[in-house]
Amino acid sequence: MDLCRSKKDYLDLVDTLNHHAQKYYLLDDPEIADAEYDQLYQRLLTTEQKHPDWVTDVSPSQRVADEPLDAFTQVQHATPMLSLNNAFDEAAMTAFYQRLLKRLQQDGIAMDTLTFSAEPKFDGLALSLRYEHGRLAQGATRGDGQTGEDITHNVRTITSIPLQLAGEDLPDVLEIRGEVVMPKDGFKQYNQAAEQRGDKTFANPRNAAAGSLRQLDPKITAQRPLQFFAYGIGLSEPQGTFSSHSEILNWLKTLAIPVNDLCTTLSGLNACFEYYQTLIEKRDALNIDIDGAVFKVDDLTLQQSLGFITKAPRWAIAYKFPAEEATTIIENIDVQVGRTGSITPVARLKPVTVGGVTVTNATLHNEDEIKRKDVRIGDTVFVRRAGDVIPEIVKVVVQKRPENSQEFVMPSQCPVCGSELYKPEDEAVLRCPAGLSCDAQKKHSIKHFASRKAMDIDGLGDKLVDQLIDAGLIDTAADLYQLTESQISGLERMGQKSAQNLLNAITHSKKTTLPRFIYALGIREVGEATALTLANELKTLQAIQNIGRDELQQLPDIGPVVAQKIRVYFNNEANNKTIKALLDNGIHWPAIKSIDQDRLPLKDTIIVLTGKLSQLTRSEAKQGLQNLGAQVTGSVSKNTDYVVAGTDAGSKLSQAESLGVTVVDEDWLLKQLNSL
Ligand code: 9MJ
Repeated sequence: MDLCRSKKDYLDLVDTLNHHAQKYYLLDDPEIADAEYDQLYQRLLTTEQKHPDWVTDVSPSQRVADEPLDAFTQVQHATPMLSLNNAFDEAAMTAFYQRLLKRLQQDGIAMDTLTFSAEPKFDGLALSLRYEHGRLAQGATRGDGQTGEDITHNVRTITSIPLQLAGEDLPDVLEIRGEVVMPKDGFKQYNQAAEQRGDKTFANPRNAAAGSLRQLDPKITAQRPLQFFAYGIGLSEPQGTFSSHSEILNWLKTLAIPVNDLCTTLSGLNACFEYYQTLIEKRDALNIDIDGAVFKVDDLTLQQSLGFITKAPRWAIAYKFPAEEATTIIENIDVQVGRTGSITPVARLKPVTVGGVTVTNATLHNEDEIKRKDVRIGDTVFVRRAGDVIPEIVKVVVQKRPENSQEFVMPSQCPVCGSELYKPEDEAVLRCPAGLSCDAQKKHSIKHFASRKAMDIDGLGDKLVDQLIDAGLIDTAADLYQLTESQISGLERMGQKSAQNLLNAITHSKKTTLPRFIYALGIREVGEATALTLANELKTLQAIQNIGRDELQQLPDIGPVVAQKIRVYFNNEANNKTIKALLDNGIHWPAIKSIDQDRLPLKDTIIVLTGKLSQLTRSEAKQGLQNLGAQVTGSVSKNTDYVVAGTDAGSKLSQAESLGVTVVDEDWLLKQLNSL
């Protein structure tokens, strides 16, 4: 390998590598392939070995120090690291806005609309970065706001934090304030790996971020997936000529400092409420935890006029999302039978409001989980409800355990059909072996069959399926197609008109597609994506029914477990009988045509999907596009050919627009998918 011949060559190589790292980590828009980067990096390492006196601390090889620290040292912040005042409801947010207008008026500034920098409130650990002449000189925690802990050695390992700022005319000293977070996917992976090693897991991404930064050995921090988002500056010498907070954030972006895409500016109180609502809706889909919206008066002159109260600025507020955790009491524990016979213990709770919704049940997952958390009837517990997921018990408040608390014993028989339960060797859950002869599983399977992504029978909700089965009107999904108006209108809360509507929806569902039909069957481990693969690869139901286990494993993304479940399903006589009855009742779909792989219409096209689609699900769209030869990726770069934007598309749409990538809508997508 050729070495750098001069120190100048070496320093240029450091700049080149830093530039590519920034393109990769910050902008998600690499200019060179990973292998090329690795080659340059090797050249750097070899040069550094040969010329240790050339090594600069902004070299990417210098992110992780060799020696752990003995202890953290204290650092004085150049200006205090402030905290934020909170608003927990609309009234408090409105009061904040009115207070601002009134104060400004008292200062002789009459305004009727205020402009804010609107930012997500990151739920991580506050960090101050000090750059001297463009070089990262120090990273420090908030501490008490005046003095924090020096965690420079750990901060240097965070790849999205530049060791050297980009651009010219850099200030002599710049202190940047922001938050370090652990992305949700990295947090999950970390916890899974930690559990396998038998190491301590973290309760949430916030604790994981904090715990990772509070390490004396930077080698540990370097292995943790951390990210930084800046939300302001503490000091710039010389002072910049900025007139607004948003200008500062935009400037930071030009220095290669990460600023979150959801940061924006807006005017007026209503726009604040809209922003807050949009963040709540996006919250679950985001890969980082946020716990509110932050609104900061954008104009720096107005900020100055408003000033501070003790430790928080008067010109900013954190409008927090409704709490996702609350405490309540477990009144009882019983078990539920799932679609595939899984027996899940469920805690019946004293009703409590969590995240704005009344919660009365929480899943306890399985017996091991109850033991691990030592959950007993009568216990006071923390309940967590995040987004649409089923509420969970986080932990027991052991100090509040009453004397008469009761341990829960799992039943040995199915609570619905009475069958003896069993525990498969490689699973943590108990199962009912009765399959579709267990009423609970029967109900689930028909609810699944009728669901939107399956046969999409409008109006056939859970309660109605329960009634139809309890009344003995149906036994399998095929029986739905034999129902009569008088049978349905005789049910609770069903008149003649709603009965007719339901019959129409049932008839309408007869015309379907093969992937939907396969998905609707409810074969274990066969979700939408696998159903699509089976349909597209094998073309006919008959071929899917007859294919052997080994051939199944040759198909994309089908492993031994899925292959086995598919075989078990089609080896079952009752299942085949139901399928035949469904077809005899007129369920049909258009034939799937064979196509020449080399002449696929979207061959070598790179597509990104964003926003909500109305006619099909994300995975249907993805699989459909892949079948046309397209590559569907997660992030927009200048190599992207099309961005398909559904409704409420967010940052990917704006990225596409700024990169000049062609943006198309759902109609375009449907046209492509129907083109074969
Ligand atoms: C967080 N935690 O996301 C501030 N913050 O501004 C944002 N915190 C802040 N801004 C001044 N977005 C003090 C703290």
